[in-house]
Amino acid sequence: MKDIDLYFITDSKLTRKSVVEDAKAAVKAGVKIIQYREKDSPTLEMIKEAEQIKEICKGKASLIINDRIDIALAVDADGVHLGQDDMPYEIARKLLPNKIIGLTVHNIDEAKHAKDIGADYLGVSPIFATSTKLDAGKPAGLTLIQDIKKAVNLPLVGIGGIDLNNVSSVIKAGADSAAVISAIITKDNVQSECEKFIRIIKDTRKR
Ligand code: TZP
Ligand code: MG
Repeated sequence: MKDIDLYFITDSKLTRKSVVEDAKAAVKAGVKIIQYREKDSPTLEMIKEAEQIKEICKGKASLIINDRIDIALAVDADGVHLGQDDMPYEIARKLLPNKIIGLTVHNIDEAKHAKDIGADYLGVSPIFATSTKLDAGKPAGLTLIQDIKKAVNLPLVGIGGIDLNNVSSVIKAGADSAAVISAIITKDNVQSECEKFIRIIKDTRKR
C-alpha cells in the first residue's frame, strides 16, 4: 500500500465507456491501485472483466476485487476489499492467506478491530455525501480520518463524495489515499481526471 495516491474504483453503471476502458485510462494516468467493484453482473462476465483489468494492471498497478473472494481467486487478483457485512475477515484470510485484504470502517471501534484482526488497509467511509452507494450511511467528515489516524497505524483510504475540490482536505486530514468513483468516471476523459487527482494528492503531501 506504499506510494498509492489515487485508489481508483470501477463502476459499470456510472461509466461513460466501459470498466475496462476506464481501467486502461487510469493505469495510463499512473494509478497504482484499481478496485474492480461490480454488484450485478453474471459471475462469468465479472471474471472476464477482472481478467482483462488484471492484464491492464500487470506490473503497473494492484488489482483489488470488491466483495467477491471467488472472483479474486479466479483471476488471482492482488487482494479483496470487504465491507462490514461481507465475508468475515477471518474466513477471507484463510482463503486468501497471502493477498491484500482491505476493510471498510465507519468509526474508531471498527478501525481498531480491523487492525487487531489483521487488515492490510482501511477504507474510511463515507467521508462526504455520495449518491454512488445509497446505503453508505451518514457522512462522517474529515474528523473520522483524523481520529482513526491517531488510533490505528494502518494505511487509510478515504472514500465517499471525494472530488477535485475536497481531495486535498482528505489527505491533509491524514488519509494515505483517496478512493474515487463518480468524480472520475462520469467525466469524458478518465485519464486526465485521474492525473488531476494524482497531482493534487502529491502536491498536498509535499506541503
Ligand atoms: N463505499 C463507501 S462510499 C462509496 C463506496 C463504494 C462510493 C464512493 O463513490 P463516489 O462516487 O466517489 O462518492
Ligand atoms: Mg462490500
